[in-house]
Amino acid sequence: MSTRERGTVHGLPDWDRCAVMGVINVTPDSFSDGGRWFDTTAAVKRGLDLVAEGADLVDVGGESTRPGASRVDEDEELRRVVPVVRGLASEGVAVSVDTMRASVAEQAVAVGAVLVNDVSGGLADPAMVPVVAACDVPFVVMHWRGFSEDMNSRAVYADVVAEVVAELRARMDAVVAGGISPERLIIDPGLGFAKQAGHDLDLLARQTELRALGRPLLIAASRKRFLGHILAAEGSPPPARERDAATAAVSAIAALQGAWAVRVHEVRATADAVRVARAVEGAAL
Ligand code: PMM
Repeated sequence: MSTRERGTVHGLPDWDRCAVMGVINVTPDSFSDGGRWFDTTAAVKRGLDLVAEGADLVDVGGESTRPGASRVDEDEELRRVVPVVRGLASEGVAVSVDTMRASVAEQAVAVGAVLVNDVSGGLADPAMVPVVAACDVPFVVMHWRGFSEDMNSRAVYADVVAEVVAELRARMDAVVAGGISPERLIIDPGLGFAKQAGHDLDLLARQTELRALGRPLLIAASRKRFLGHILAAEGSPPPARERDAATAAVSAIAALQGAWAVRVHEVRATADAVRVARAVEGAAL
């Protein structure tokens, strides 16, 4: 898979393989790593460790989006995120900020974030698109049907892939109309967001249909519920932190199908997985 097929994002390096985005949730309650990196010093150290393990980008978020989560207060989100972004950026790390709030995106970019990752694709905060357009940084448009509190009730599809593609296309058009350069867009099917396990699998299986949207694709499967469903023995899914081998398997599959990047909590195995995928692609040429 050449860089041309995987796509490039204006403003970010061209990695010669699927990129690895490591995750830090600076939250007390994210579903897979909540509470572990809640302190700024621990979170910055964790980010540097993720880079040492092979992360190309580090995604810093201060709001849990696990199913059922209620929203964090804006000041609290700023307090959690901005010092960690500043600390990592000052160490030369390529930092992405995972936020639905324009104020958080703006302040994170001001202290060095190079990418805004908004799980609502600009829908949660009307100021997000103008702010990202003004900052002129890359923007992740994720498929989203509403806040986590009640998103599971929106997981209703006749054809999940066709509907996600159509809804993402509409969001891409809206954010471009709002001033964000199309060359700066990354798209993401939003695995687990208003999706049941079968929907997530369909989206992974039919990744090429998402690629037809013409922009680089980010896949964020790490530790998600659908992996728990696949791995469940006798009805009990393993806890989130025991889903990293399954996550690395998804990373290899996604990379081979042309994903631009994968977003994961445990970086080392995925860094290996994307390198294996690159080697297989190279051998197939
Ligand atoms: N999922 C989570 C958080 N941020 N960002 C993108 N672009 N795509 C996702 O699917 C996504 C995300 C939820 O997982 P986490 O809170 O355990 O990291």
